[in-house]
Amino acid sequence: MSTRRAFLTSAAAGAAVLATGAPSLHAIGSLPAPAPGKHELPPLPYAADALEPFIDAQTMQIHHGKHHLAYVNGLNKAEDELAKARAADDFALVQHWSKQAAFHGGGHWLHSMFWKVMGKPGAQGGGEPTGELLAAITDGFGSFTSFKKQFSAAAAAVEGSGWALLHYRHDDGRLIIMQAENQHKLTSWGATPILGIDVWEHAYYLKYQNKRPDYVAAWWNVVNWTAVSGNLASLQR
Ligand code: MN3
Repeated sequence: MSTRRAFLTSAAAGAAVLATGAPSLHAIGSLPAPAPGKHELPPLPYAADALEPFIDAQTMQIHHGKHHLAYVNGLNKAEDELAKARAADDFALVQHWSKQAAFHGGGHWLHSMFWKVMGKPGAQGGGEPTGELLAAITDGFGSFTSFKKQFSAAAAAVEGSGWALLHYRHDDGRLIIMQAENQHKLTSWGATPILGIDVWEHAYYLKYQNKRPDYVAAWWNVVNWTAVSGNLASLQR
């Protein structure tokens, strides 16, 4: 057990973590905190062709400029409409727009993380994790090789559109793999994603067509482990 884990297993530390709560998008996504309805599309942290040959430039341009933008716009609309529905005491509409906010907000949060946990292969992307992150992965999954196998299997097996996500669980400081359907279903309370792969068809279909496992295998070449380590460290504080 790591020092961190031992620390987190004490009741006092657990209470402190609960009091702090999960970080906002801005902790992991490093975005300025917007007012409701004022979310903005964050720029890609690299050129659209930076992840070639594993993820092609056209896929990146459409994925970021069209799909992610649609989630940002959808979240803004949902928040604006929610405010109106609450003011009108229209609970049916509150419920409708709450679901829209969850879907589009999930999309905005996950894509903002997704761009940041990737990088140019051979430079920021690829290789293996080190330090605390490697220790936590080894602790949770036996080895990095075993983790990759299990994460890849989770990504390949997502039913329909969704994500495979590596979460940090605040209560015990462990790393766990979970799937998300769409952007917001099949989650667990008290855990925050630090790494994820988008397996919606829009993320890979232009280059890989129906061969999702090939896309997942290629994606490891662009994972930015330094960024993932930073995400973990931001949650362990
Ligand atoms: Mn996507």
